[in-house]
Parts: sequence; C-alpha cells; structure tokens
Amino acid sequence: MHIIYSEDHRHQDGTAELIDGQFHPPVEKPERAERILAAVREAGIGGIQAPDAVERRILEKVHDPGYLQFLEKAWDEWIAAHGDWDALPIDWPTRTFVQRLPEAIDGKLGYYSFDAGTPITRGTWKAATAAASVASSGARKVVGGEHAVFCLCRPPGHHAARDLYGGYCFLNNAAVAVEELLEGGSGRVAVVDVDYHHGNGTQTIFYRRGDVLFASIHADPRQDFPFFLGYVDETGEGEGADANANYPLRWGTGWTDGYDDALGAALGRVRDFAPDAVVVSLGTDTFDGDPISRFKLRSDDYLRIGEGIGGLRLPTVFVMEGGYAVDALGVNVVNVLSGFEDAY
Ligand code: OKP
Ligand code: ZN
Repeated sequence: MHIIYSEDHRHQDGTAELIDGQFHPPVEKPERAERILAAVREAGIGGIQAPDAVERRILEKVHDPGYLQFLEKAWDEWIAAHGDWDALPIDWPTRTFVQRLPEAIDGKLGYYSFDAGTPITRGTWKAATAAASVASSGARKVVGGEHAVFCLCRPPGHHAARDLYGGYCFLNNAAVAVEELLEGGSGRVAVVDVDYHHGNGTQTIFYRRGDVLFASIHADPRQDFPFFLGYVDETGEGEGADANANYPLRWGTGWTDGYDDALGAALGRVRDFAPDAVVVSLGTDTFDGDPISRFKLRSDDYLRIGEGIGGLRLPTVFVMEGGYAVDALGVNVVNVLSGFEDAY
C-alpha cells in the first residue's frame, strides 16, 4: 500500500509538556514519525509520497471556521503577549461559565482547548495542516481505486473536535479522511479507532451522523484520558442514533483477557453497518511498553489487529494517531499494515 508522509510534521516540536503536574520533554515528538517512516521503508510496505495541500473547504467541513482562524493566528498573538515560549492554556469556560470568545489570547486558548498538555508552538499550524493534507491525499488515493493507504500523520488528530484542540491534536485527520471518502462517492464510512485513548473529537464530530459509524476500543474513561467521553452508553443521537460504539477496557488489559474480544465486537459492528470504506485511527499506545498508557499488547498482537481489519475486505485509510514507545513504534505499525495486507 502507498504511504503518504510530509516532513513538515517536524514543525510541531514543543519545548515541554505538562504531565502529572510537571513539565517533561514532550512524548509527542518528531522522532515518532521518523521512526515509523524508517520502519515502513525498511519493511517495503509501499512507495512513499508527499501530500497535496488539503482544501480549506474540507477543513471547514470538519472544523468551525473561527477555530481554524484562531489556530492559524494563535502563535503570533501568543508571542506578542508573552514572548517565545510554548503557548499553553490555563483557564477554561467549564460548568457555570458563559461560552463566549474573549479577545485576549489566554482567553482564546481556554475557549478552544480542553487540556493543558498540548503546546502550541511556532510551527503548530504548519505541522497540523500538513498532517491533515496527508490524510486528505491518502483518502483521495482510496477514492481513486487503491485498496488501502497509510497516512503517516503527525501530530495526531482524533482528540480534535469541531472547535477544540487537546490531547496533542489540533486538526482531526481521520475526520478529514472521512469527508474526502464521502465526497468521493462513499455512501457510508466506518471509523475504527484502536488508539489507547478514546477518540473524543472524532466521536463528537460524527455523533449526529447516520452515514458515519464511529467504533472505538480504548482505556476506560473512568480511569484514563480523556475522562469525560468514551463511555458505553454514548451510542449516537438523532440521525446518528446507534452509529457510535465504545468499547472501554480496564487498565492492564492484554490481548487474551479483553482486547481480542473487544476488537471482534467492534469489527462485527463495522460489518453490520456495511460501509463502503473504513478509516482506521491507528494508535499503538496500547503497547505494553508505552510510557503514558496501561494496556499490555505485545508486538505480535499488532499483526492480529491488522488481520482483523484486513478481513473486512473494504477499502481502508490508515491514519496514524498515538504510540510513544519509540523503540517499538516502527515494528508495531509495520505489523498492523502487513497483517492487513496478508488478510486482505
Ligand atoms: C494522544 B493520543 C499522561 C497524560 C497524557 C494526553 C494524552 C494524549 C494522547 N498521564 N495526556 O490519543 O495518543
Ligand atoms: Zn492515544
């Protein structure tokens, strides 16, 4: 399968990330994409191509135009106010507050974000739009008849909602791929999100849509980020009723004691939905050695994930999300993709 990659990802390179009350070097760092690129090249997964720029029109299907304008200008407003250091929010319009956009950059950061662990840097807009371009171009290849494509996106996207950033995500790359597939003639699209964290952004973007199924396997939000979405009783609304399926699993879950069954159930839902194409939010932070996660998958288990998805025999767009154990990141991603190709 073809691989779409942009080296512009490296412009998202934060100085520090707020984790557990302390500043640490960011785990979401350029080396991640470089390791994955080296591994897929080495494994001969397919040819590597640069993307064409995503159309603003497609970004505006996924995101609020005011949010996009904010993201594009946030860095300039931040350095004018505070100088050259990562921009982080510190106040939010939570319960009891009025949802109104302030004019100061600190107010805007809080209005458009849901966590303090996602630095906006000088290059964030450039990197985030490059990742969206990767997803857009990859999906268009599938529209053009390719059976599958790997979009090597960075920064990730599945936490980004219509007008919210957080969880290292700014633009929802998977949602961009969905919109390209729908525009290209797919009547129905299923998103399968196997990242360790619930894809709260993708879920909310499609929550009222009957033509897009969102199925996600992730850490139980009672225990882990993003905490406030990803529960079993979130099943969709309006035309999207029954087109959302969450499979939360407890800390410590491995392949045989929960993951395999959840994957089978999620893929069963996809089959029943009978989509024309699939978008996979591919995170490998379910790995045993991941520094911020608590599942217990081993590298071989990623072959089984790929085989399960390949067994659907549907045109598939893989969109890279999380995975922070950099030494194993390459092999884990390669295993998903080669398992898929073997089963397709
Ligand atoms: C992005 B993706 C660790 C805090 C981490 C944010 C996690 C974002 C994950 N205690 N907070 O889904 O891999
Ligand atoms: Zn994740």
